[in-house]
Amino acid sequence: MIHFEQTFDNFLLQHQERHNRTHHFLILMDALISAAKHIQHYYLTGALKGILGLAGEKNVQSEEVMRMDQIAQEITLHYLKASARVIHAISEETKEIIQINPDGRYFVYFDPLDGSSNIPHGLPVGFMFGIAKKNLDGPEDGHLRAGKDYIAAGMFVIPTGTFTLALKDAGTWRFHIDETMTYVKPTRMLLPESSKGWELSFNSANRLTYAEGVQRWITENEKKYAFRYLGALAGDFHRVLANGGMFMYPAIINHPDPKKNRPQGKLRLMYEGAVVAFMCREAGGDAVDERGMPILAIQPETHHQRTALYVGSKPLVEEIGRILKG
Ligand code: FDP
Repeated sequence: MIHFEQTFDNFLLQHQERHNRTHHFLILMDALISAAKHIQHYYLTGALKGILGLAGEKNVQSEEVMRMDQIAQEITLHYLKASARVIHAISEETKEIIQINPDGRYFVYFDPLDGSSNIPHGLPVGFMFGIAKKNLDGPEDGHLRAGKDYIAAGMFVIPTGTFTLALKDAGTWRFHIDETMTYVKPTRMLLPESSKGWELSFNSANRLTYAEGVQRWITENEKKYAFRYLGALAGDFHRVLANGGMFMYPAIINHPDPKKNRPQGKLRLMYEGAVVAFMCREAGGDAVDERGMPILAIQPETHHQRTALYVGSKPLVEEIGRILKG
């Protein structure tokens, strides 16, 4: 007997039907899945083609843009445009808001290839996205949405073939790519309550630059947990979601070279912080910023706004949140 797993399409179709929803979201998700598969293909063969090197350009955060970033951006925009469902998109790779279709229904905030230090090595990177919907009950002003107003958020960990999607009030689900390049086998993700396998993930080289309370918390707690750090948010968060624990990218406020301080944090709110915070909440976890405030409540003022991030198992996030609040 051949064993067949449930496909992502089938899972989502049933979800939409159960909640009496339209097919528009399916079309948008089909676009994102097509983009992810296309990016994955380029990434897998990228080292051979020599496209994982530096392109010599800088992105809006003044970081070197790699050729693969540009390819991923082009692929994603192609599919988002073709879907005709997106009003505007915000991408890590583009300075301005990308106007797509005024008659669309959704706003998409994405980073097509996050974790750029892994690119030259062909190691895991993330394609991360958050989705919000236009106001259907009145005039739409296109304002930037806070994470609590996303309807879905997800990430593909490329090239591992895993895809995690959180649907508002309907849980966080993980899928795996099969031999026909189809995402299959929905598995509900819930952060484990037992702290036995919990992990901490942060760039330990920065620890002396963190706020003193955060440094103290690390010193007092780090021996209780395993430490893991890949340097790509999607990969690191992928582990935390399965094993429990906490990923942190705290504000840098005590750097010996004050020019290197990052009091606003490093990660981007709309397509990194809020995306993982949304997935984490749907899996029973939590996320706060440097003030100990919920990431999902932050109303973005600018579309490339940065944030400090503490995300993971509720007890740990609550504990660090109390310290951050002072
Ligand atoms: P990167 O700068 O390599 O693109 O968004 C940025 C990000 O990667 C995250 O994916 C990752 O978690 C973090 O920055 C890594 O930063 P450090 O190199 O400072 O640890």
